[in-house]
Amino acid sequence: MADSRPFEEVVALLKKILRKHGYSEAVSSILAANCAAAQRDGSTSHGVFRIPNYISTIQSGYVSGTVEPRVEDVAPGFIRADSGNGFAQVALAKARSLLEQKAKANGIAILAIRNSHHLGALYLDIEDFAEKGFIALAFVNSMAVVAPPEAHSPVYGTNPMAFAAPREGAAPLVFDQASSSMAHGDLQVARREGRRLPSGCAIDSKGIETTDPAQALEGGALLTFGGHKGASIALMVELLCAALAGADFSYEVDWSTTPGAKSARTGQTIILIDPNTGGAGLAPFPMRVNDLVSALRAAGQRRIPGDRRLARRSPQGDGTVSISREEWESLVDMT
Ligand code: NDP
Ligand code: PYC
Repeated sequence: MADSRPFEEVVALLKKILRKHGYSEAVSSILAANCAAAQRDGSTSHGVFRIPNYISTIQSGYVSGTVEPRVEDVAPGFIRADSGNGFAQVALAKARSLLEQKAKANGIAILAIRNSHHLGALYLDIEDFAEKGFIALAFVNSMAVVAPPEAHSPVYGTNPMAFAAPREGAAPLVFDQASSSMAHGDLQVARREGRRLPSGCAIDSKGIETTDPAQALEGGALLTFGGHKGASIALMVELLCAALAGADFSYEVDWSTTPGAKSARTGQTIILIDPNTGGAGLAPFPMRVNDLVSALRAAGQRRIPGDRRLARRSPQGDGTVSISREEWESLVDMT
């Protein structure tokens, strides 16, 4: 049975848990709001389900919950950040206004974060930019749990990319998708709920296709979505987040000496574009987004990316969060 709880009540509880387990006031605020927002939007694989991961990772000593990220203004359109082995969202919060200023001044700007962790839903990092009129792209790599085509062992992370574009008179158009057949979080949920996987999603430890989530999780791997096409997206995400940002590739992540660690130390890259740049006389970008969405609906597409997420939000925006009583009670037990 699920109850609806005020967003702020959920944030306050999550923050209390994170504070108790060693995250600083500032870091706890950011991560609690992130988790509560994912839960509110029905992105449950990165909602309150992740709180035990945040706890076991800090308990393992693998992540820093208190470090202050370092933001470097390295070129007119380029910012680098060193998360100092903390969560990427904290570095993004520090770099956010500089990134906006640079995108406004140059038409485009990039933020490359290294030495960082990410256990959240990626769209939450960029949705606000599109609300302010920017086009935003985000990429993050994680731990090696995804096998490339024809391979028998994992190399890539689940490596999502998210895209957000402003619309005229409507919430931004946002998509956010892993480059794997499914998010690792959803694989864990499938095991927990005793569900089989759709075929073509995963392999076992011998490289043979399996629909058993336990076999995929224990020595097996997920596959990329769309075969070699998803694999190329995963490859691009690795290069943008690890090679460009100066972070580890997913296959280089080593948490063997910190049992309990659940968030990989990798990188994240965000690209911001000001669609108004040099656009005098052109049709405004947000109107053109609306044109395309209208054409899709007219052609018969009933579900546009973001429809489910927005429908889950209450009409008040930051309204209520649906959370099962058992989950709530287990969170209360963690305080
Ligand atoms: P989904 O496959 O559930 O959804 C991907 C995108 O497609 C969403 O924008 C979704 O919109 C849209 N969509 C889904 N179904 C349809 C449909 N039938 N028609 C039209 N659009 C559709 O996402 P994933 O499982 O790939 O990823 C889930 C979450 O996991 C993401 O938020 C991602 O950031 C996160 N993740 C985080 C990682 C990390 O390292 N931090 C790693 C991997 C994943 P809508 O939102 O409206 O459903
Ligand atoms: O769900 O694939 C995932 C994931 C990896 C890191 C954080 N979430």
